[in-house]
Amino acid sequence: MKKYFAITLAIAVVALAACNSSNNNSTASQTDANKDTTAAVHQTQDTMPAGMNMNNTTTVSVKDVIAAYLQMKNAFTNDNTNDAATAGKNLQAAFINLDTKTLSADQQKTINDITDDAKEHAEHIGANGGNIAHQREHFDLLSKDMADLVKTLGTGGQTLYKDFCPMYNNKKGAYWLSETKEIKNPYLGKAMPACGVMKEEIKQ
Ligand SMILES: [Cu+2]
Repeated sequence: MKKYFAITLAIAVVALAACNSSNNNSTASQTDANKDTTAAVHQTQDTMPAGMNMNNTTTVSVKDVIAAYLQMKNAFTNDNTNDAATAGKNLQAAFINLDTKTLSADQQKTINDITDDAKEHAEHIGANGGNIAHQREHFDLLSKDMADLVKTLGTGGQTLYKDFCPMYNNKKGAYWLSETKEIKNPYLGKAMPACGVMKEEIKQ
């Protein structure tokens, strides 16, 4: 227990060191971001995202889902709320059309539970272009779903990194998945791009 504690502490210290080495604007912008989220209004739209296929004839693999998620993650690292919204719509469509036919009944249930939740987060991100703080709240929860999804379906052959930002959400912290070993923080964006630590390398 003591040993575990020491390791956790060591990781936390490294994480904080990485965060503090970035510029000072971050504190102000994070405070703003937190203010925004409380006032944020949940908007969803009734229209179907472009490219969504309700006939389920399109075969969407886990690779396509990951690609849309990474597109979104990279939009957030650039503080680009509109690109994040576009990726949200793509990701929502990918979740709806994800092909689970070859999975066992148990696996199908697991995946359906994950995508039921995840597609709502994708939808909110898609519908809230212009409110990046609110989009990032959903991205936090969506990233947890993505980690679970990858655990069941694999990564489609690519290496992913599970990264952790210790500062986001009043220091509650948040995870994200990345295709690069280098830390590029999607929660704090350009204010603190290097804040975070890699926690896990995920290989399929
Ligand atoms: Cu929302």
